[in-house]
Amino acid sequence: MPKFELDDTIAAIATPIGEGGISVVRLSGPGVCDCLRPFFASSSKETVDSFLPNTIHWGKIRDSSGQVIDQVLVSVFRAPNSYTGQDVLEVSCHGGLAVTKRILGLFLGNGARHAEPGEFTRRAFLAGKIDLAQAEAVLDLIRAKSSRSLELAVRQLEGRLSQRFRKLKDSAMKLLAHMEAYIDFPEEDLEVDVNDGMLAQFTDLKENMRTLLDGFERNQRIREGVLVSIIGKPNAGKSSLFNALLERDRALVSDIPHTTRDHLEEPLEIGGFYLRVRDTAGLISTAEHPLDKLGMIRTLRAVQDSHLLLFVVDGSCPLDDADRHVFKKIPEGKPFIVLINKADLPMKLEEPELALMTRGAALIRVSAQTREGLKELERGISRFLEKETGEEGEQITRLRHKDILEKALRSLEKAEKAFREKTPLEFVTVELREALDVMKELTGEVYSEELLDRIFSEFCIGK
Ligand SMILES: Nc1nc2c(ncn2[C@@H]2O[C@H](COP(=O)(O)OP(=O)(O)OP(=O)(O)O)[C@@H](O)[C@H]2O)c(=O)[nH]1
Ligand SMILES: [Mg+2]
Repeated sequence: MPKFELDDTIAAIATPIGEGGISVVRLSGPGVCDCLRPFFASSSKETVDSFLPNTIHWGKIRDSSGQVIDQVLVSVFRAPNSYTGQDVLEVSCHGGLAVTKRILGLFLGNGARHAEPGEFTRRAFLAGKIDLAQAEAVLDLIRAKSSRSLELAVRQLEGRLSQRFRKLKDSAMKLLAHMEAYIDFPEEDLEVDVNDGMLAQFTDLKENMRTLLDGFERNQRIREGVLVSIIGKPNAGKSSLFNALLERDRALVSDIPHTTRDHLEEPLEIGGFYLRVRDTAGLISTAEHPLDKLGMIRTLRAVQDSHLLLFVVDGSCPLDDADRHVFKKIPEGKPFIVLINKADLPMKLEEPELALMTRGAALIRVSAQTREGLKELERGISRFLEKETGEEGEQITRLRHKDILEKALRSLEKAEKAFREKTPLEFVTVELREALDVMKELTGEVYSEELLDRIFSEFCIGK
């Protein structure tokens, strides 16, 4: 018996487990009324079976001994107009651990099966309410950590990425049909304009696929967060700036050099972007203490891994070899913003000298103590991220989509090569069909149970 049948009724608590104003216990399947009927008395005296679709009913839930468990609202959705495409009842009760568990227990003891993670959404997919890319967007939406990642997820949930996938597939199908129409022609006899037309179709398809693939890394950063590390010599004020950005006293600060030895990382939203901000140990050329040596390794790793560096110099003293050493550790091409810290103190640093060393990179004067310049820094970070992620149109964020597109692109390139080499069209179409078949997995036109298991196991129970 397959684990995920559709003709049984599933139940789960759909809200986080714990205390809250309201919790929702959700039921989906043909037997939802049977599960609720023995326990629910509506204040209107209507019976559960007579509830109209898209209505809400207030009443009491009692256990089988007649004891009241809670006063609840029951929302009624009827197939096919529900999230799962089946009959769905949602019981909104008071948000306590005991209440929700007891209500769920009543349903489980009366014919319902406990839902697996993501099973409601899996049913929505199987019922054709949403495609696979949209189902994935449900998870992205739940997990969105910033308004930008939320925006991406909503667009995907609304089906805009799916539309783009379908367009790609349609173009591949058109090219395949075009070729099949000429399959009985010897390749040499293809008219020049037909030949050129097919080549143009290949180019178009490849370009569209590449555009989608190019956006992957960018979008991955929007979803998973952008790593921004604060680097500089000891005592430059990195930890103080870290605290100022977070607006709380997170890192230890002192005038003793090497206060920070291990790096600290905290999430932060700036300009709608989700950032992971990292405070690092001051970079020095000759670490002697074994703990300093370990700290250096971590700082250098942070430098490598970061998408953006905040290079902090102490404006209250002249630029020195320690600053130069830090600058040398910034890899070629790594984006960075220079922060001249301690702007509240008399400036001893020669700005032109610093500008020369950092080759005209953006310089911002800040003070971790007075917060001067912090708004400008936030604007600088947002501007950088806007540029990094500012591609128009729909883009992919999931590794699954990237793998499929890369596989399809490889088949397409093989098909094009064969076509250019005047291989008989029936061989060219084999590769083309391969690309097409792979593309069908994007929206779930073709899927395996394992693929669904993999996707939906990431979901929470009750979604
Ligand atoms: N006046 C002034 N002092 C600051 C400012 N920022 C940091 N300081 C002081 O500079 C000293 C070093 O600050 P930290 O934030 O610990 O410096 P750090 O770069 O993290 O140092 P390490 O962890 O040792 O690498 C402390 O005494 C801070 O109070 C600032 O904007 N103005
Ligand atoms: Mg520090």
